[in-house]
Amino acid sequence: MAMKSVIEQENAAREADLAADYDALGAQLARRGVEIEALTARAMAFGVAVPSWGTGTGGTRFARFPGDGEPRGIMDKLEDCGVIHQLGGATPRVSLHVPWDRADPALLREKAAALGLGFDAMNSNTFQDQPDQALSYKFGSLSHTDAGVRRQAVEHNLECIEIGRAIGAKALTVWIGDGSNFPGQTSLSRQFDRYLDSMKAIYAGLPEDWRIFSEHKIYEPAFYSTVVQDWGTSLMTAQELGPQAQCLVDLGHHAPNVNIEMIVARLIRAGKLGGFHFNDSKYGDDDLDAGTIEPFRLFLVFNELVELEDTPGLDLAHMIDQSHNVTDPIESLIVSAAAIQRAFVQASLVDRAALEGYRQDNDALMAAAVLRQAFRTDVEPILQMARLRKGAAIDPVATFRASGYRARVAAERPRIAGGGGGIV
Ligand SMILES: [Mn+2]
Repeated sequence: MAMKSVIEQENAAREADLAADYDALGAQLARRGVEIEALTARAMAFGVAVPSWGTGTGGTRFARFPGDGEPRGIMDKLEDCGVIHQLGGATPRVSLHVPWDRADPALLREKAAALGLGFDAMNSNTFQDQPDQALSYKFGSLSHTDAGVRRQAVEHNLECIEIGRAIGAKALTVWIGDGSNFPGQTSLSRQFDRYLDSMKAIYAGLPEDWRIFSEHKIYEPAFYSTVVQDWGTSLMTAQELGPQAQCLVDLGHHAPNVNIEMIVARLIRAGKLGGFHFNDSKYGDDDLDAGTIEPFRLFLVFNELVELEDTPGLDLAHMIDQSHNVTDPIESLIVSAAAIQRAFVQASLVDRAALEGYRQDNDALMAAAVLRQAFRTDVEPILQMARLRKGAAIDPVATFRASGYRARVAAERPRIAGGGGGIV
């Protein structure tokens, strides 16, 4: 049965319950002076991009356990992304990774259009060596001591821009693994200078209507120092490059307990927040599903975004960046997109006027209570209604399982032999 028919059939069994839940929540919100339809409209307009690499099973540095029906290449990945959006209704764009997703741009465009998908930021890769690569990134890429390696890494990024241009993308995200493992191994200052020079060469090749995002990460694969280790270095980079350069915040790329919502507020103040890589973590860059470990933190990030959403020029690229080791990647991506959408809707129902009043009066207890009231509100009926109205599934995971999609593609996509370690 076609996915559309499965969705209709599954939704039909749930529509009456949803109507009752939606009416009850609508009445409760109305008593608080909140119009539920306005929230549902915001939920329907919200979108977060899916990472092409997230549709396959990831792994850890120890092992990778492939699942059934894993995508064999970018066309299969796009197929899966189409299913994710069809069921969840919140992921209209895909973020590609080069060289993993290298393909004829015309075919990419055609396939995406057929699935109702567009393309978000391009991601370059100079953190691993490719089989046909002349020079190695073992000791760095854009900040390497060797000018030839740096040039090769710059050219790779320029190629990503070219591919992106051909498929309608408008941004390039640069994350490098460059750094050092031992004190003394590199010059902390000169290595950063070399990185900036390389980034300037990439920036010079940026089309006028494009942006370049600098993504920081505290450590890993480098364990002593990392060139772009935090938002301070990322902001310096974006400021030195120019107006088309902004910072990308990956939620998992900070030290434990860092106040990420403050970073968000500061970067917006500087006009330099470009986008996000959403995921969740307990200890390090765990790449777990968004909202599964620290849902309140995700809410607080969106609280800043909603409070500052009218900031002139603010145009955020929302993307998911996760690695799925023990779940079906399609299910994880659907649930994660909904968690991100949920945080956005919860932040949207914060009583801003009351909050500001309590802030002015220095009533810390009540100010905190305003946020908690929004966070505690179960907005699930709003998300479900948004999906129903978009032709997506009221219960996307149950519908996905009922569709038999995974078993069907498992029969079409033979397992790739081997499957080495590491996140792929
Ligand atoms: Mn990331």
